Amino acid sequence: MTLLLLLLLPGLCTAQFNPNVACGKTSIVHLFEWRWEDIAEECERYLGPNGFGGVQISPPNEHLIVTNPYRPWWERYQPISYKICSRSGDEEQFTDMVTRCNNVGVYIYVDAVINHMCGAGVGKGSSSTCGSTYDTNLSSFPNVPYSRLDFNDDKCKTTSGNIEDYQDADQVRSCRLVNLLDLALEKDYVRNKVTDYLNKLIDIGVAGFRIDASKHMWPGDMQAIVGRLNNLNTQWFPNGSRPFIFQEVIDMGGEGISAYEYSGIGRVTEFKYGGKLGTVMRKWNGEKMAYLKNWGEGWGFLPSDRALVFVDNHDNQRGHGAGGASILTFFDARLYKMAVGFMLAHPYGFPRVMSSFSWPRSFVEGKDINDWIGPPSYGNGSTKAITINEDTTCGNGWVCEHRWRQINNMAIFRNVANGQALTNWWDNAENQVAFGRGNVGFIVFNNDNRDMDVTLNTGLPAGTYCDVISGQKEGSRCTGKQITVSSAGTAHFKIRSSDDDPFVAIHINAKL
Ligand code: AAO
Repeated sequence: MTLLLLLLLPGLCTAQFNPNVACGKTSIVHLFEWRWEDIAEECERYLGPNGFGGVQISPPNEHLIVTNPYRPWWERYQPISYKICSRSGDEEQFTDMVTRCNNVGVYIYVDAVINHMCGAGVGKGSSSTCGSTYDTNLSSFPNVPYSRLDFNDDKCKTTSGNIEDYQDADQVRSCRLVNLLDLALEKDYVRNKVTDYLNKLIDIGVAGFRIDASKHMWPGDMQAIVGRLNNLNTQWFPNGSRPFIFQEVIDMGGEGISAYEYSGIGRVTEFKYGGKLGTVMRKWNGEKMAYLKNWGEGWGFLPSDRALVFVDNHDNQRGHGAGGASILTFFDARLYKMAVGFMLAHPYGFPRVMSSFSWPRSFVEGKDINDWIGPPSYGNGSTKAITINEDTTCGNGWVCEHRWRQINNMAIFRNVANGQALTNWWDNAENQVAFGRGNVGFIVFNNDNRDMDVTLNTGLPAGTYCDVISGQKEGSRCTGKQITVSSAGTAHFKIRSSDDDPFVAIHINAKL
């Protein structure tokens, strides 16, 4: 009987699938390329007070410095050692960030690059964030240390030594991803080095990991590594808490490797989500918002409790990775806000909000030739601080999507709606849709090229609500639109197709 009860209580046995966010929090934000000092400040001054549960940070370990002549963002995906010393800061700054963020209930999720070291063609030198040496001719990384024996080269069967065919699962795991020296993770020695690194981060207080390039590691190796991880630091987390694991596996279908090979180990990044949502919002391929009625598993996505979802990520916002041209980003602000709003309102998956730096996009034959540009930085390559403008937006080239009113307010909407089922779906068979979350929240979209004027059943208690898209509740008034819900639970929604943001969202915490 007890066993049966335990099996029936999902929260108790979700282990590494559980995001570990503090009670009532329901999303994390990727502060791509931010410095640790800035993240610590942002946790205290913004993320904690505004309902965000955590931060995915850029890789904290020592990495290659690439100068040709400016430093690309992607240098951080070329590890040189597991010293905590990166473009974002040193170990002291890292520890300070984790402590300060944890103390305000905003947890840190580390982007863990453990599939490989730096590119095979890099050569010999010490152009790295802490000056550690390397010699790729000998596959030598003395500060780990790793040597030739710790890499997969003898197992790879392609002539180039690189992954050439994504249909062949063996080469995807045994050959080099874009020429990056591929670690032999079946070796106990390598597993120990990797888990020592991750466990050090856990002991400092991080809550989990995005595992970079998981598809390029054998599920058995991943399982072994995850199994060796420590429980989370009990200064902040309940006894026995397991690190949250979300694996970067790109599975758009039709390749030799399926996301389901990894969904038993931890959550998996659901790349179909942003690709499809972008296609729907752009109305490409005959897609319409009405079709979102069965969004989630109904669209062939992973089970909700195994999916990490996002509209865009640091790769596909600039044409790397997968997703293609449909991916919405801050460059397409109007549609982007609607897509992120939809994601945060909808119960499927655990969401990650993207927070970017800007760059001068420049397309040549469909490819952005500036896709490599690194974070806002000074002449010496050091990253610029985040500055905060008077209107609470960010300066110095940082976009801070998470501070956009519409996006932050929807992160709060999701917290309010936590655990509530999707209810009262309505659509006009085209691109006007609406749905509720239990009797606590309701959202309405007009992505048609005509105005919308409807009365809908919201399921909410009668009263006057502030729309949290055009404004919000401040004291006893609304700074934007006001919506009146009748005693029958219905409300009138008028959304012009020319509105700045053609959607409206209300919830019980924004009721006058
Ligand atoms: C840099 C240079 C390289 C150089 C290398 C070594 O750019 O020219 O050879 O250094 O010197 C990042 C950058 C890379 C950079 C690397 C290291 O993106 O440009 O290389 O740092 O500095 C694959 C992986 C996936 C990976 C993604 C970018 O599966 O894991 O490529 N993402 C992560 C990180 C990423 C990072 C790394 C991994 C490496 O998020 O930032 O790279 O640490 C198919 C496959 C995907 C595959 C893509 C792209 O996707 O399915 O698995 O992703 O191809 O190769 C449709 C299909 C879709 C397909 C897609 C593209 O959408 O549906 O399945 O088309 O063809």
